[in-house]
Amino acid sequence: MHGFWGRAALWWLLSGPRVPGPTPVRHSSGGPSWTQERTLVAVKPDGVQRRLVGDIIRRFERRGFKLVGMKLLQTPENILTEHYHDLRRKPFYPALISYMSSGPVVAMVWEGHNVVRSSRAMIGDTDAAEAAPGTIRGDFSLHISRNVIHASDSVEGAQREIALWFRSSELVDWQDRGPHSSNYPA
Ligand code: IDP
Ligand code: MG
Repeated sequence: MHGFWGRAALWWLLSGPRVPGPTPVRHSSGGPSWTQERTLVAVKPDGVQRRLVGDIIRRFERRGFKLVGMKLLQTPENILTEHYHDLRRKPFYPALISYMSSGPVVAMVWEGHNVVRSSRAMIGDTDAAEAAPGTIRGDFSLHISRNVIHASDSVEGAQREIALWFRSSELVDWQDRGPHSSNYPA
């Protein structure tokens, strides 16, 4: 590349992000934009008892994900039985329902690019002994039956779980104007 156009092209390449300001919202055919992927995260009763809520929120915020719903609740049994329907025949199921009913839970909806996969990586393996250090379970959990946090494991599962735990009026569709808007490249 030589001359004015070469220098101009080089300047353009090196001049940093080209989409300052609000998160770009793209619409694919009929579906939600890719910036709109959402997941359900819940700090389980042991996490609330151990005052881990703030640490967990901080990890998601630091990553740049956007909080669009949050509540503290004593979870009604019908939500738990629906939520863990696929596990109903497991030997640990009654203990799981009793653990999840043992105190309040902080349920949250986080939004962002690939948030479902990223949050599964952030929480770590279900079994504390397998969870890598640095993950939430790897840092805080000692046993599979007290593993501090839930996060949806697929986009479809997340949609189902968000609809189970939250009314649409409880989710806030706010515009991202902060530094994290640059997390979403054009
Ligand atoms: P996940 O939470 O990592 O998605 P799942 O297999 O969906 O793991 O299991 C849901 C929850 O059931 C786990 O987070 C854990 O609380 C509980 N659980 C799973 N397997 C066991 C077990 O073998 N013993 C006791 N509790 C278990
Ligand atoms: Mg699961």
